[in-house]
Amino acid sequence: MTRPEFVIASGNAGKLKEFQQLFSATDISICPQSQYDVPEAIEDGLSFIENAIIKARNAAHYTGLPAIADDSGLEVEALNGAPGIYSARFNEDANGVRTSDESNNEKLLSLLKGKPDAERSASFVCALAFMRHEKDPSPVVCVARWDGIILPVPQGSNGFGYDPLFYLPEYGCASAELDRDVKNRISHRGQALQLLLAQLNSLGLIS
Ligand code: ITT
Repeated sequence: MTRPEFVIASGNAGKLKEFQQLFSATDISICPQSQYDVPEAIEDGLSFIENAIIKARNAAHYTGLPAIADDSGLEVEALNGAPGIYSARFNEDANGVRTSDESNNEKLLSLLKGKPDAERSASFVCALAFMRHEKDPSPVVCVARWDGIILPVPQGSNGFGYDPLFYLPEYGCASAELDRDVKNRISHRGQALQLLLAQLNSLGLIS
């Protein structure tokens, strides 16, 4: 079997770094969709799975390559699962201008202000969708969750997004304080990718 090449349907630098490292342990070669000038997909799904499929289809359409997309985010129990699929745009302004990770984090902290640990439970969720081609009627989809607690102040400088606020009781630190390889082993993204690779393997799409 020739070395498979997949396009990664993401423009998020933090995710792309993690995928580079995760795939370096495999025989699969990946390239970011920016190498093919893929325009951003319109993420108008109402779930992580729907948005992952939309992004994978878009990248497969513009590149002609099999595509993997990641739609992920943070679900906070006390906020009824928000920011959820809107995690990247949590603090966006009335004009829909995308906001920085820092301002999203500030908004989250202000909504949880004064709440005790027992009311700060949260999970990162990652849905990965693989499409053989743009018209693939059977995308391969895997979802994984990673549980933690939202800190009252940011800690650590590794990672991206909400990592400085995501405390892991069993590690005694925030996700942004973990080494990259540790995060990749235990995170929502790392777990979802292991599930996806196992499925692709069982379908004979990789070996
Ligand atoms: P692409 O769609 O181009 O992949 P995006 O940033 O718009 O990039 P999403 O819509 O999936 O991607 O939003 C994911 C957001 O969830 C991301 O911007 C972070 O705020 C947050 N997030 C997801 N995984 C995370 C992680 O591992 N660590 C910290 N924050 C994470």
